[in-house]
Amino acid sequence: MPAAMFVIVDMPSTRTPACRKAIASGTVRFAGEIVAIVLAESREASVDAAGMVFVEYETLPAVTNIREAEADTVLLFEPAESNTCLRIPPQDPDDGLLAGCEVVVSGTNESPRLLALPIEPRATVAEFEDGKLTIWLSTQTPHQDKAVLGGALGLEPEHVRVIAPDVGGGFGGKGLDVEDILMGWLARETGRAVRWTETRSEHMVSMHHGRAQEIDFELGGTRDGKLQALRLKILQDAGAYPGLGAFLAVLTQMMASGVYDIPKIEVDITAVVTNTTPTGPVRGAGRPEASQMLERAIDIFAAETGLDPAEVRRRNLIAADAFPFTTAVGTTYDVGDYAGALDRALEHAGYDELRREQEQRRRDGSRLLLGIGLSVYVEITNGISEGEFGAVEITEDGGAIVRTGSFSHGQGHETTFAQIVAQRTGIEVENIQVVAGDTDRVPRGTGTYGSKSTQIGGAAAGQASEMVVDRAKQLAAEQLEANPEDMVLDLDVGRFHVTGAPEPALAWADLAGRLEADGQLAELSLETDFKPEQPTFPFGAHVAVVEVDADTGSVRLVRMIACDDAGTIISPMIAEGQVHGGLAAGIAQALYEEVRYDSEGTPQHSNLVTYCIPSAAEMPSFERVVMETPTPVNPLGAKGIGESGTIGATPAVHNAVIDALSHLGVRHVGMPANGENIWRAIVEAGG
Ligand code: MCN
Repeated sequence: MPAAMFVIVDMPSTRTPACRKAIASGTVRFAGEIVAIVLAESREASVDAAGMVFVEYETLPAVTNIREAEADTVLLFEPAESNTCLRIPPQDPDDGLLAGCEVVVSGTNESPRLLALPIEPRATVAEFEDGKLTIWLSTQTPHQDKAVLGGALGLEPEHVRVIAPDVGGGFGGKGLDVEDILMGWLARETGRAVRWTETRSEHMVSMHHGRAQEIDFELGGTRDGKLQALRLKILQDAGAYPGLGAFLAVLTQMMASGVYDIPKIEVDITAVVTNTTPTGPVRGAGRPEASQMLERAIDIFAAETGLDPAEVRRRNLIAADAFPFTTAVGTTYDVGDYAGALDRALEHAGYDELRREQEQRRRDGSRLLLGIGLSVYVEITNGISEGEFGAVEITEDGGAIVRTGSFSHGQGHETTFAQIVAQRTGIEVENIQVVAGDTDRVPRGTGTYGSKSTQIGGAAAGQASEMVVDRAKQLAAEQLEANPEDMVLDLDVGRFHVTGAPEPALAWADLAGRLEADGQLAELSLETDFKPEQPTFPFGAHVAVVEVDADTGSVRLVRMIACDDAGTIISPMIAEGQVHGGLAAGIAQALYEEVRYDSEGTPQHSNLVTYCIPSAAEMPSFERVVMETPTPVNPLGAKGIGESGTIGATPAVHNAVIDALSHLGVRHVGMPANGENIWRAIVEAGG
């Protein structure tokens, strides 16, 4: 058995690695940890057999709250003498950071722990034949998984094949996990094919959770609304075994300045372990937390200075002619027009009219309160400037096969990557097949996360298409006995001919047929890797309008206006779908979703009755405002759009709820801003 795995973050005091054993031994640290494996011939038999496993537990003290964990009263790893697993204090702490500010506001933004919750939970099949492991995974990252599996099981790369078939959603949560490594190990140990499918409840406690972050903030500026300094203390819950979750706060730090020009920013990061499911990336991963905190802080600052929240934002936005712009935390943004996005969103919303209606309702003593919330956001995609593999192969019938190291699990690369190739070759989209997710059919790749696929995988596919077209022009020239320099490709119909003479011409199918006959077709199969210099920074502005019942606290999202700029858009329809999904996820965090534990570490959320995800019925019809500012970072001009909706929507909706209640003296409502939390806030404010 792989003895220990996922040695991820060293605990600081004693450098004791916080290893997670594949199967818990000695101590179980969270509900959802594997304690035994049952193998059976059928699902029914395995369920019966699992019911016969009895474990005697001696109850240990537990800690589920980040602040209590930071106090180290209860320790998860005794030898480490601390629960702190990652600590990044400010480099140059300045006690006087906010000293010169006329107005300083402070608060805490809690970004509740939530689930990625793909509708398809995880399922794995593994078989080991002739020394080679073939494993079917519900994952976002087949090639990375292959490398980790090989390492964990001591197998050479050529002895591992990962196949990711159609995957029913990932939302940041799916990648190789302990269960998958065990499947590979079991297939080898037993010499039999093995299969595992988790139940919904197992999924909800064992696949990593997201967010789980609190930020104490202090924001200072002048009385006329100019921001001058921001101090943050970020506390990140890493869950029971520190992994990627511990590092989410680093992404939050990178985006701490948001769309604003704030001259001084100081960030202090602490990540702690708690007796909860380990955390990791969930759609947005670290960036929503930054925009949630900033957009709340700006609204509080606006209330304190008596300025309109839109006006405070406008006075501090980084100017469109200031790019590339490096923020006070050292992040360099590629290009943006933040004021343009805000103006468009406000105009579409009819902001002034909404404010008048709000005033009118308040004057009339209406119990149905209107709230208007804004957010202007920027986020980072392809955050560590990764590259991606792309290949294009012309087939005998004149169609094309595109191979990509990106892996679509709902994002529609089958459409958009085919479009990218079609635009450059003139081959019809229907005749282009996108191949991904099989490590034996695609030689390398990084997978899909951080909304990076289009800007790197798409760019690589585009580059490979252009290489194939260049080679095809030479070969077509040979066939037509023409000068290669004179050869053109008519992209409207996919035919090669000499400039100014449409006949004689060769369509892709003609050329491919002739080359096949000559044994030359392989020359139209070319591959490349595209690696950009830096990440890209999509941005936008959202306006949310809510109605809150002042008597019951119930809230209804009435309108959601979203202006999201992801550079050049490849497929408007797919991009729209991505924004819709992202908005729903962001709205869900603001109003509905929350993972809860009791103080002993018992999950209170392990089915869809106790964990609320909204459906289309709870959503208004989204109002999109289109905006495209191409990035110079890649030849497509594209930034990522897969997470934008999630990042912008949460603070806009959260702000709208608090805005509806502000005249009652309510200054804060914890997320999720559901009926219960709103009603409590109204009562506490004496309303
Ligand atoms: N697109 C476009 N023009 C652009 C940018 C993107 O037409 N300028 C298109 C793309 O070509 C692609 C889609 O929009 O078809 C998303 O592309 P991109 O923004 O590059 O993001 P990725 O493909 O890398 O997807 C990742 C992102 C993340 S990180 C999560 S989490 C997420 C998401 O996408 N999980 C999803 N969207 C999801 N959608 C579904 N249905 N299921 C998930 O699990």
